[in-house]
Amino acid sequence: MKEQRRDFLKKTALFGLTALGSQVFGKVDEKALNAWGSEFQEKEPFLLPELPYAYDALEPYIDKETMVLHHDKHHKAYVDNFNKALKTYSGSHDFKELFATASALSPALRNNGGGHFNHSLFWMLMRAPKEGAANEASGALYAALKTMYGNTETFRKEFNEQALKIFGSGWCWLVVTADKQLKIGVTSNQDNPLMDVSVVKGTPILALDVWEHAYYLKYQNKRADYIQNWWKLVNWPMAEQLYMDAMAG
Ligand code: MN3
Repeated sequence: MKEQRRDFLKKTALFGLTALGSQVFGKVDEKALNAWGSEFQEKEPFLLPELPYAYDALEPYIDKETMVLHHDKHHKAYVDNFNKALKTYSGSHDFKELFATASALSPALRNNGGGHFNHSLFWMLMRAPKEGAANEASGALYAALKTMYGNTETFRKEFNEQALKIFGSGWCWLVVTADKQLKIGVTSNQDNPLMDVSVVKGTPILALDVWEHAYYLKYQNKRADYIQNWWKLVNWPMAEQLYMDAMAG
């Protein structure tokens, strides 16, 4: 069963954001459910995805203890509460359709659905740091960032400024807007740019969790240091793939 889970994640990583829809990521289709074994039968449709790396893979920038708590406790609670809330919801369970009507959803659905989606994306968009190597955007995304911001340092500076000024809990995003432009924006709580309530709208291709639970154990109140180190973990090939998908979609 461990092996099957790993295969599932591998597929998920390949499918990018489309994988976060109803078919592949989290919500399990009939076939995958059977393959997964009896423990999930007849239970909640959404599952906590395993991390695509070890809990300590992001050290020294994000510590193992934070990852264990963040994934096993925080993310799991979103998944559990999302499933609970869905039991009495008759509308679409597809993320995109669900979030498009966020303003009409119960707080339980909006917060926990967002929490599940946002964290799934957050994990996928990080990878183990390569010591001594600059972690820089690649390919078409690099070119687009250069065109838009002049250079990637300017882009990072703008992203950092927005992430730093979020008051309380929230997320900072890079999205591809409906008119295929790159845009940085922030959301509160577990909202995201697919939601109709979000000021910044579009397909997310970078996601940064700035809730204190994401960094407090290691960084305490020093959010700026956490953000600075997060750049060393960004999974740029994944971001580029999400970018290409969004541009093609
Ligand atoms: Mn979080």
